[in-house]
Amino acid sequence: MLKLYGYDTINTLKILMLLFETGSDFEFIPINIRTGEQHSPDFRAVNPAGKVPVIWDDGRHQTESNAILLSLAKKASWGLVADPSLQADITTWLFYQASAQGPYFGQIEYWARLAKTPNPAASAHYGAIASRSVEYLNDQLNTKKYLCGDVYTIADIALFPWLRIHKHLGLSLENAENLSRWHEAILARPATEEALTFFDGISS
Ligand SMILES: N[C@@H](CCC(=O)N[C@@H](CS)C(=O)NCC(=O)O)C(=O)O
Repeated sequence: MLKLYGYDTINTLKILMLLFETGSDFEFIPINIRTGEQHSPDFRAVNPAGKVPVIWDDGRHQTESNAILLSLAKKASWGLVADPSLQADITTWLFYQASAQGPYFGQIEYWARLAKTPNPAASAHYGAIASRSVEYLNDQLNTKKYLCGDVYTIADIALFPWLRIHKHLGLSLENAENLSRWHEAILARPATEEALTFFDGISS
């Protein structure tokens, strides 16, 4: 059976959203990144980078949440699109998420919530970048229900978790009507609800 090594984090949430959308069976193996379990020799044997999520599937470990989304989506024939140009859009969004949204939103969280010494310049810098990302996504959704058209895909799953916690990051979706609508539509999905409540019963 597929194993998912993870923790209650943005990147693990992506994988749970897909697994619940596809009704897949899996075994969850908690790796407590707050206590440094990701650096234990046992886990380093699973992922030498010391990061979650990781899956064990088809006899191999796979790392990188967006690569995992792509593999699992292909396997389940879910969350992708047939049209090659739309498929290229999905790939573009996965790269955008991993190279822009993830790192920049992560910096906001660090400076706003985790850093011991506040750094207003860093907070303002990353806050401005994230606000531009919100505007960009809002524009992209002007004529589309989801990022790649009418169909909910792994592109939406990849971008959703950081946007879900926009308030926690001090970001507003008030002037981003399309993005708000997209956010609410994803939040209303039963699989999203299952993924979001998954950790309720798990002690770490
Ligand atoms: N690019 C990686 C990022 C993975 C990542 O940063 N995971 C975080 C939790 S969301 C982690 O394991 N942090 C622990 C650490 O860096 O020590 C992915 O998308 O899977």
